[in-house]
Amino acid sequence: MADELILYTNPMSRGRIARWMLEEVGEPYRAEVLDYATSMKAPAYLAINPMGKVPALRHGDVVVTETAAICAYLADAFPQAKLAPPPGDRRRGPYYRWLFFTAGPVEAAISNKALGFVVPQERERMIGYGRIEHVMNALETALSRSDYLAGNDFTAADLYVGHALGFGMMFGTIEKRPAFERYWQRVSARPACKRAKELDDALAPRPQASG
Ligand SMILES: N[C@@H](CCC(=O)N[C@@H](CS)C(=O)NCC(=O)O)C(=O)O
Repeated sequence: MADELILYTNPMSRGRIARWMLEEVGEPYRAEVLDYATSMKAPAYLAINPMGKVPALRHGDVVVTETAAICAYLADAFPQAKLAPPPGDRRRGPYYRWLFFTAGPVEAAISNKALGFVVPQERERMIGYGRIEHVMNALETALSRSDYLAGNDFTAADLYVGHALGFGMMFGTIEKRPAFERYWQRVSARPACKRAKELDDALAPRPQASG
């Protein structure tokens, strides 16, 4: 019997990215929805992710945390889904490059922006992303060259980068640039992205009616 896939998630979290990836992979999985204040900090879940954060993925006896790592792991564990260039393929270079660039510099730059933290110019050298404009320019240059980041086909890197751009633009932490908008439209039109969104939206708390 195949090892069970379990996604530990919350519909209002980066778990949405991991769910999209699972929908792309197309293998059966079970989602365990955790509550921020209670089950996410309970000993049973801390034994899976001591950070008390979601998402986490269990695949048989393997646990993976960190959204980008979950995407990369699933792409390799299920190569038939063709969501990564095969190991040894040169396209693996840009594939890793943009996955790590987004999990590191992009994530740090937009988190700091959301918190209103501006890196003093004389300290940019010691900050991995330097300046947010440089991060965005690098992404824009890459996305202006081709439809996808690692060759001619969609990969897990596009899923992860696309989601960061789409949500960043929605929440105002990433400026809307035409190349970003075109790219997000392209990747979010994928049926797996729509399915994942529907599943998570159905689990998300509904706004309370007032009056
Ligand atoms: N670096 C982690 C970040 C995970 C993370 O911060 N998740 C948030 C939700 S998007 C969380 O679980 N927060 C709960 C908490 O910190 O209490 C990743 O990329 O997966």
